[in-house]
Amino acid sequence: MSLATNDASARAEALAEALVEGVLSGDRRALARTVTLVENATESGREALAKLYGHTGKAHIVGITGSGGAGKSTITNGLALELRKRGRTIGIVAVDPSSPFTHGAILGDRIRMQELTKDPDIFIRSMATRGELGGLAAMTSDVVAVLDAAGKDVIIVETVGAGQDEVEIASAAETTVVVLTPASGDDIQAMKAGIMEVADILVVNKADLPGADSLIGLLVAATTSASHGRLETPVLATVATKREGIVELADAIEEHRKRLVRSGRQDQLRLDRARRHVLALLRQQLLDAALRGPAEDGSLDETVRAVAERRLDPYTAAIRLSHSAGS
Ligand SMILES: Nc1nc2c(ncn2[C@@H]2O[C@H](COP(=O)(O)OP(=O)(O)OP(=O)(O)O)[C@@H](O)[C@H]2O)c(=O)[nH]1
Ligand SMILES: [Mg+2]
Repeated sequence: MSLATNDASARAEALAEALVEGVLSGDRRALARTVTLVENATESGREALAKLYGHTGKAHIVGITGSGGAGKSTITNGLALELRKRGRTIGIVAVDPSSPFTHGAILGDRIRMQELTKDPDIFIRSMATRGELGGLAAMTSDVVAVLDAAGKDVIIVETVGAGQDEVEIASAAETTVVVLTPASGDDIQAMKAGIMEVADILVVNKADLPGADSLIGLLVAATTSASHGRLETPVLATVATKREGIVELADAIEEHRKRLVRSGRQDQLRLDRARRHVLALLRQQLLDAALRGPAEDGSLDETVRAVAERRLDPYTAAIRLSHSAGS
């Protein structure tokens, strides 16, 4: 390692140490800066995260997911205010995988959650995707870990949509709230995307609009038949814009965690999550290591072409590439 590299990692280490101290002592600026460094996948961010990890595991991580415009941010806003009344400190991470380039959603979040930003015990960060999709779930977990270490009691993760990536993000939460709305075809979408399976609490928001009752009926029927061997899934109605149903939602969220602890499932879920996290990182590292050589010397393109032209079968191709990684 060259002197310059040594210098750079010494600086990264020193910065990480100072930030970790700040985060653990409740310094908001240190927290904001650490979150940014983690989001940008910097060396200091990784160092800080490694040092902070031992301090995580206390926060209640709540995922709020559902289609665009369902009212997730309005619910998050109301929920944060309600939980603050109960004395909880809050972290909010709003993730928007669908808009890598626009900041429209983030701006919207800012406006919707404006009244929260004055409270020093609420920390809000909005983020859009930068890298490829797989990275977003990992990045979200990392940011959540920093907020957890900072001592936030409840961390709300808002994700838009109902695709695989969002399901992955949602499943990193301890309590997952799925938000649906009447008369938008949401119900069928949700069942198709498998989002129902990750829902711990179902919320029918915009209950002031027609069709709410029939959607609630449908969901109650669906969850009753699907809840064999699981904790039953509550179905709640909210009108987030009027703060209706938010107290009940806060109750249901806190009750869900209590039930997890009581039933002993919390430990199992933690193990599952840790396993998924480690395996996801391992997969990424192995793939990066395997592809580094072949991507640079052109043998990856050549192998792919050979498969496309049927000169080579894909199994042999993958085995050859993985062997060349070790050499
Ligand atoms: N009628 C009605 N409108 C609502 C309700 N809740 C939210 N809205 C409106 O729905 C729109 C979207 O609300 P958001 O809270 O931004 O929804 P979101 O799910 O966070 O949206 P994205 O983050 O863009 O996916 C806003 O115009 C809200 O005012 C409700 O209970 N009833
Ligand atoms: Mg939103």
